[in-house]
Amino acid sequence: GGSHWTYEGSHGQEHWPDTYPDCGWKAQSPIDIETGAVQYDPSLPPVETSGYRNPGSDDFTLINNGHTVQMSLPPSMRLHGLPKMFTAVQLHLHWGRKGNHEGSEHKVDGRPFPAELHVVHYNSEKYSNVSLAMHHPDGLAVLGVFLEAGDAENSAYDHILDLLDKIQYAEQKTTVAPFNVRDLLPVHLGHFFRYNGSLTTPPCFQSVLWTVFHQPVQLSAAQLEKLQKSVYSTAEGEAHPELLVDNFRAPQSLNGRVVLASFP
Ligand code: SG7
Ligand code: ZN
Repeated sequence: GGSHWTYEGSHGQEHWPDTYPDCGWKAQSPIDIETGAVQYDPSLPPVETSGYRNPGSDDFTLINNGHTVQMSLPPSMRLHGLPKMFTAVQLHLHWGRKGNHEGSEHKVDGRPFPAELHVVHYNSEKYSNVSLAMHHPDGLAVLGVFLEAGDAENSAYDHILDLLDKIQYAEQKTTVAPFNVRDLLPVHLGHFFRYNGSLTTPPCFQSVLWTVFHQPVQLSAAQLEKLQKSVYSTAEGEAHPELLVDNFRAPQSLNGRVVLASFP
């Protein structure tokens, strides 16, 4: 028990296995995707989303949980093209502290991106909720999207970024009017990497079928900066406020796992 883990320091990632043994297991995430070593699999079905474009009329909840900013998603949002049907639960972000360098969890040929979006889904054909599903190897499917700096502002991301000032401190929440969540993803969903891994945070359960899209999504430099400078990992009123930054885990060993690619 306890959720007193951090990315750096005395409860930092090298100590996670002391409290959360799965974090020391052999099929962990994230990974560095070595494009020279991936295996092209022409039989991988394309990933398709449903319900993303028009996700109902109920507001989403956006929360600063001290580790990330996370937005709830309705069960009408689903993923297809995987071995089972998966239902969306939430999305959240990982980012760095400055500029356009590190911040993503996955890397490609050793190269990090400044941020990464994760959309978490659970296997709703087999399990009745995400808390149950995350204990099983076929329980979760997460979409990973690399974010990089571009010239233009990405208005889809403003639905989230514009609200960060309302959840500056840990445990604060606000509501988000429903918007087209498909617009947060790359235009091309057909090119992706696929592998079996884990939650990238404690308890690090090895329950995630990962889909990491090849095509990054662009945000303006100002939008990335907004992400890097708006939220704190500490609660309101704490004597030493700490910016919530660098919330990414180091790449984990493949230990013989093969990463598939949907494209040659
Ligand atoms: C973030 O990443 C949160 C967690 C999430 C974890 O810290 O979004 O979600 C909650 C509900 O706290 O854990 C089970 C789960 O979704 C790990 O998710 S990730 O592997 O996609 N990064
Ligand atoms: Zn994540």
